[in-house]
Amino acid sequence: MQGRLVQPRGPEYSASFETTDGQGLPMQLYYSAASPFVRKVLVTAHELGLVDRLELLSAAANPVNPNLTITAFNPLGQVPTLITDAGAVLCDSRVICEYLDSQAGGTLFGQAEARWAALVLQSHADGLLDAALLARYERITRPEALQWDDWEAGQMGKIARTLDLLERDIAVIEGAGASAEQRVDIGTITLGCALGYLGFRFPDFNWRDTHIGLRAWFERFSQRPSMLKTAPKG
Ligand SMILES: N[C@@H](CCC(=O)N[C@@H](CS)C(=O)NCC(=O)O)C(=O)O
Repeated sequence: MQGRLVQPRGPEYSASFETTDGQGLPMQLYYSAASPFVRKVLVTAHELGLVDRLELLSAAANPVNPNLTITAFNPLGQVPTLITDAGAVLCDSRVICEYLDSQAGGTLFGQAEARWAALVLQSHADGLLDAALLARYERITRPEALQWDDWEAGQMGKIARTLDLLERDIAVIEGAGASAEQRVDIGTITLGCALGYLGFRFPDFNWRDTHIGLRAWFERFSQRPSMLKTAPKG
């Protein structure tokens, strides 16, 4: 993962969506190396050639003990949170990725039909990730005596049904076809990060043998430099 660790900009910094177009301060990203939503932003930045304009500020987000450094900017206390070069605060990977795309001339959100295909795939993969994080928090954050197996099973069911749907859609996800260049947009980037997260945090959840189209797609997509440089850690 690239990026320098620097002094965080204060929340009093004047907010504006005007940009200095890379001539002024860098953008600052509150990040965690294990977060799939942060990875989505970093893969997007790599694909757009913007990663050198990002400074990474390490911040451990926790739903029970909010990180006050993050809540100074983002009331949800979540990563990713981006402070633009002009001091505007952007929360949520969807908004941050679209902002980065706009900074780079807009190639990852598509036009017309392709835009809807990208957004729909993004929402499925984000939904899968939301369920995966809820299942994980149930195990690592909630006291053992209060943990509820049905809750975890409910979240894992959402993941399994989403994977089934995506397996049926594999031809659309592949885009032009397995022999051509793979489809790279906000949908496929989010899917790559979601499948990467399953392998990282749920190694015993075997989706690969039952979703062979997705497995083949992921094995190829994972070889992109943007994916190799952002492999999760932690
Ligand atoms: N919808 C948000 C979700 C971000 C999110 O859930 N981030 C996790 C880390 S992967 C987090 O900050 N969790 C702490 C919390 O929810 O309080 C996005 O797309 O950025």
